[in-house]
Amino acid sequence: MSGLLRAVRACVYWQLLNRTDLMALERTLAILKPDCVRKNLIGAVVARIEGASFTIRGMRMVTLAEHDARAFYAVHRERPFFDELVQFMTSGPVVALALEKESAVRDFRTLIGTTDPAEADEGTIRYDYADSKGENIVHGSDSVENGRNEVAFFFTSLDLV
Ligand code: RTP
Ligand code: MG
Repeated sequence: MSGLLRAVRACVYWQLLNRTDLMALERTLAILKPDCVRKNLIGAVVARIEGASFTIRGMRMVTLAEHDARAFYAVHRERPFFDELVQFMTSGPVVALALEKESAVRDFRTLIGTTDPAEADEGTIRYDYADSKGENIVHGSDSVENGRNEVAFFFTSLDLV
């Protein structure tokens, strides 16, 4: 292969390596919790999500049955707040969103703030809208693997665009 061809090939590889649209996109699950829906904050929170450059790949409103909520938060089943959490999450409809972005899991956790709104950074969704550690407006997946599993909990591949 001629030197020129090798140079062109190296240049093409270099450009492919640097294409941001080829960088790994992640998916994460957001749930607008029953307090968010009750307070008519769906639009406000979705606007914050879109404003932070997340792409919405799926969106549905559901009322969780008790066994759904227990399964979704099964990792917390031994925790003292588990029954209260299940009761809250089944207390009214929620909106589940499959969100896509580079570093979606980390960036969405940053956007929502800490579990307890009293400790959340100013400008985060929980700081602005949440009343308490229990009723904190929004859920976000806490790892890439959980993001994948939690999106699959609410959406089949046909539901996602
Ligand atoms: P989430 O899973 O809903 O995004 O919340 P998180 O990661 O920030 O917090 P996590 O530790 O996973 O707790 C799940 C949800 O349980 C309720 N909780 N209540 N009363 C309490 O001490 C307490 N601790 C947690 C909250 O609704 C929390 O979001
Ligand atoms: Mg969590």
